[in-house]
Amino acid sequence: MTPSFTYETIHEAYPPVLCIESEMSRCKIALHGGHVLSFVPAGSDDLLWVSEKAVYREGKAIRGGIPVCWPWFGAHPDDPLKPSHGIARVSVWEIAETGMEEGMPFARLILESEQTDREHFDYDYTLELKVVAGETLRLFLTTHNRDARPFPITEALHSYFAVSDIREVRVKGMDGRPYIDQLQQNQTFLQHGAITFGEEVDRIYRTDRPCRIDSPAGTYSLHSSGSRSSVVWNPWIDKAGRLSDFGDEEYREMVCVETANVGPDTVVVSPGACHTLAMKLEKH
Ligand code: TA6
Repeated sequence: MTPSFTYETIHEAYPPVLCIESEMSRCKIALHGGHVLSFVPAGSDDLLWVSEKAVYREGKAIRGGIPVCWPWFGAHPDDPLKPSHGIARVSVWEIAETGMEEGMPFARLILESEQTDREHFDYDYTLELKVVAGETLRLFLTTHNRDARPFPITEALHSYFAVSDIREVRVKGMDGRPYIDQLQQNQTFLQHGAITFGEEVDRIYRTDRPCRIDSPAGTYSLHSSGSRSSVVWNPWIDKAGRLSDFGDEEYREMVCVETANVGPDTVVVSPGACHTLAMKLEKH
């Protein structure tokens, strides 16, 4: 089949969703947030999870898929009133290009500083997200510093992966790596063996290694480049219950493993320079 690029409307006051379909996979990307919502390889279920209680409204991040956390991760370092996880995931992006590359369909989305609220991040920049939807899903988040000043960023491709039961998930590849436990006063520990889940987990792993997410739903591999951190999160029962856009039982069916540069892995982008954070997702 010839790959197709079509648009779906969630509701009239909301930016459209780009749908990329080929014999290899189907992928949906919301222009709100430059937000990959779905990636379904041929013959598979969706590898990504989106809450049934997700809210599609201006200024609100979509709960699930792959939110783009940029130019800061988590709470703003100086101003708690600024949006959690930055401005990119709550801004409306533009489609710069769609096409084929090495036989795979891709879309390139951009967010220009001129289109965002300068009070949150007062620099000239272009943020670009390239999504390549073949048998694998590849994302390239490139920061172009168009300012005369260097600027620091923290960032994450905050992927929510669909799993059949979080209690049977094992995340492998972090063995021996240090992690900052955001639930234990940001103390640092060493990972022993696979990561398993029996309570809320919220950890920043210092790693650039590939990892695997094993569950009865199958095995996903996640490779990265330009990344020195990986955030692993499951809200478990209490936190899921406190999130209005998260079903009380939905913690069972998702795990976040986020390709990132966060915490001590801040990136400083020089004037005129670019930095790319990239991930590749594959189901085995
Ligand atoms: O990625 C882990 C984390 O920082 C958690 O602490 C939790 O807050 C999660 O992100 C979701 O954040 P959000 O602002 O989307 O509710």
